[in-house]
Parts: sequence; C-alpha cells; structure tokens
Amino acid sequence: MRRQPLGRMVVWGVLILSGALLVGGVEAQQAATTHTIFMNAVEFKGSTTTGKLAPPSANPAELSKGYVLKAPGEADKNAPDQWEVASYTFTPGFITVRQGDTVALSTFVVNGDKHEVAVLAPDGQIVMPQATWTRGQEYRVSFVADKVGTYHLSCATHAPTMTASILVLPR
Ligand SMILES: [Cu+2]
Repeated sequence: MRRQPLGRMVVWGVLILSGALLVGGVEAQQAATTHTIFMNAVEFKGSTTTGKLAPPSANPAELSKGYVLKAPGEADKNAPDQWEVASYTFTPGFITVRQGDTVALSTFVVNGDKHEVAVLAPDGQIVMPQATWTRGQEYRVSFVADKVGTYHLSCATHAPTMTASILVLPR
C-alpha cells in the first residue's frame, strides 16, 4: 500500500525527466550556420626507380585523367630508370554539413597550371558553372546547401578523381 504512491512518483519522475530531455534535445538542434572551409588544389607525387619497383603494367591515366604516369625515360632524361606518378586532388576532399547551412569555400590552387572547376548539387543542378582556376590564385564559392545528398566540386580536366564531396545531412 505504501509503495504504490512511491512507484507512481517514480513513473511520473521518469516521464517528466524524459519530456525535459526531449524538449532539451529539440532546443539543442543547431540553427543553420556558415562553414568557411579553406581548400587547396594539390598534386601528390611519388617516384621510384625500376631497380626498386617495376612501373605499373597499365597506365593509371586510363583510370582517371587526374592520375599521371611518367614512365622510365620520361620522368628524368638523366635518370632513365626513374619513373613517377602523380594525382591531382582537392584537400580536404570530404566535408559534412547540415541542410540549410551555408558552405563558403576558399580554394587556393597550388599545383596544376589550370583546372576547369564546377560545383553541382545532388540533383545535378549547376551551383557554380564551370570556370578556369589557375595556379597561385584563390577562388571563393559560397552556396546554401538546401538539398540533402552530395554536392560535388570537381575539375573536368582531372576527372573523376579531382573532386571534393560535400555531404549534406538532413537537419
Ligand atoms: Cu584539375
């Protein structure tokens, strides 16, 4: 008999606490914000010699225009056994935001004389039409990520691997 009121108090206590946590959780949902992200257009390079490792049997450039192979003899005339590979990329190459957030990208071109860059929404809609980005300059693109899915900032010259993906999660 005496334990029943206590039991009810516990039940009510749990319900009230749960409600408070739920309300708190809803209030904790962040308002749309602006993400300022500094990126670089870079070229990773690797080199070795035929004495250490045989060059790849297939040309990496057949996998992506962003991959480069300088075969033995092409890399360095004075070192005919040397061969090199390179890969153009954006770094960071993956960004996550919430729907409604503003993505403000500042990209500095370090490697590659020029890149043909465009930004597309998840549905393929053009966010930024293709433009030529040249070495030594910084380019700014700002847009509201209003669609859930993945936006792509990509270079047509070095496709498909020279791409930065911006994943937009539902708010
Ligand atoms: Cu490029």
